[in-house]
Amino acid sequence: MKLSVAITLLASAIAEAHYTFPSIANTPDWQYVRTTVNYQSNGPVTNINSEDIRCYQRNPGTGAPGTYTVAAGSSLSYNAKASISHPGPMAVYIAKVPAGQTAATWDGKGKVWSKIYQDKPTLGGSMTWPSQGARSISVPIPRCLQNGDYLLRAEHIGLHSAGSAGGAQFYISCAQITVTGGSGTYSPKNLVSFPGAYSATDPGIMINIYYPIPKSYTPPGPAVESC
Ligand SMILES: [Cu+2]
Repeated sequence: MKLSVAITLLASAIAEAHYTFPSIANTPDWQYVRTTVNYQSNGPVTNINSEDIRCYQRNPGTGAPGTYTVAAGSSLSYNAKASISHPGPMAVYIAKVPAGQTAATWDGKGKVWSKIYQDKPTLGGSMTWPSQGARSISVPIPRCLQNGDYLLRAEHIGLHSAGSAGGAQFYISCAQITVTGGSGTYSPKNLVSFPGAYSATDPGIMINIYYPIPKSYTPPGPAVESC
């Protein structure tokens, strides 16, 4: 095969390999997850300073049709379509809906997001990423949460072309959940906003993962909260 043909095939394979996060648990796409801009194109957010970095919503101000009830202390699957095909870290953030609003109406603005899930690559030799190729990730819902409505924000960062600022690809969506059975002591140490939590030159965002192969990796954003 000629190199030019191989490069063309590779480029198209990468383009088709984009993805979305359209559902949680065993529920229909976009029923409990707000429809994203990329629901058809599957394309990523690349501007960290845009409002899209929060929930990537197709229709800001319009919630998903439903809000899903989940027990604190259980695990909730957050599903990718078709699969998380790019290398990079997976994170999940949660934000408590303020009084007077619901998960269906709230926009998630402000320093309200805490990190409840983060994976990291295996190092030594090439970097390998636990979520790469996965169709679903299992998110532990903290047992100490207060009961009530939340937005749950899934984020995968494709780092395959992240060697320069703006090269990282953010795949994002927000699910609407109601938490029940929580012990109520959740007190996050770090709350961040989107946009605001990240900068394009964060070491976990602007990084060449191929050469030289990094010996360490620092995910962007705060540490995972614990109960
Ligand atoms: Cu892609």
